[in-house]
Amino acid sequence: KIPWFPKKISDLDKCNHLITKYDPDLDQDHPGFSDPEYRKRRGIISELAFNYKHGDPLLVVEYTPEEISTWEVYRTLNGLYPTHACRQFLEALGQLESECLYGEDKIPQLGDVSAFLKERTGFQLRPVAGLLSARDFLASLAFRVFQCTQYIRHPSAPMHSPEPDCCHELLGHIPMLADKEFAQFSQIGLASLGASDEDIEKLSTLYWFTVEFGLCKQNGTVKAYGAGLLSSYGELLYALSNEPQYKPFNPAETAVQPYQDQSFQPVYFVSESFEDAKHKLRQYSSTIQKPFSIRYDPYTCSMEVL
Ligand code: H2B
Ligand code: FE
Repeated sequence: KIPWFPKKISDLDKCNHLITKYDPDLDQDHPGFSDPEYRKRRGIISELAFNYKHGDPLLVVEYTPEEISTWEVYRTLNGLYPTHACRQFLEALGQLESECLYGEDKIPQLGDVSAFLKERTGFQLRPVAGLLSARDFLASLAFRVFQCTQYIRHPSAPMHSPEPDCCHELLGHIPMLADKEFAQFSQIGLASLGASDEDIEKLSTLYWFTVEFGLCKQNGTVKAYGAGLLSSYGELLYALSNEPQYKPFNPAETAVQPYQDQSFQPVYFVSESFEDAKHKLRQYSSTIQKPFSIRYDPYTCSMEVL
């Protein structure tokens, strides 16, 4: 039996299954667990995501002065980007800054960022209340929709968050999603539609070691393009030091590599280029057995199942 999957973009309203593993209301190790103010604030911002339907405007969040001071991570990370981030990331970040969407003194708003991406790669954002199931998250990518958290991490741990937050999305993912070549990685989403649980697990691991923790060669040096690295000062330094093990990106091997979501990765996969990674990913995707083939029709924003 083929698992249900979204056929049209408004079906993404049903792709809202959260994983509560790192939720501040349930996870005792979450830095906000014993902070009722923080949990209340999270509740308010979560409501925006729970009530969101495809086509609704992305609502503006008036961030508090305390939340804005947490956004200081931007200044800290900005010091590492010129030497550690890949060229495509730096280009997009420069554009986001020159269009005044990004700056050190305000947290960017999802509506503005979504409009920026839409013009460049057709990606758009929709708000999500936390960590989403891999199946739902990957399915959204097939429609060039990025499910984006809107809350910010707890002020006691500005340099680390156990779950995605707006610092991770805005600093890690958004600049990369503005790159055409990189946006084509969203084919991983197409491959996920109607796939078995085992294949979702593999695609999710591939996503982890590329989109989240990927490294690539540029002009003879290794640079970061993974969002988990570009939004974490400590791991960005570590990943490009002499300590971790590097392996060449090879989807069949990468897809079964065990990974870490509690501490730094023991191994990183290095691509020759995005172009190369994209070709390899496409090749790998074609080996996933499904009793149908599928094509995205960008005019109707729907899937053609053949
Ligand atoms: N959910 C959210 N909200 N953001 C993510 O970056 C994310 C997710 N990543 N769910 C997914 C899981 C990823 O780790 C893969 C596809 O499992
Ligand atoms: Fe992420």
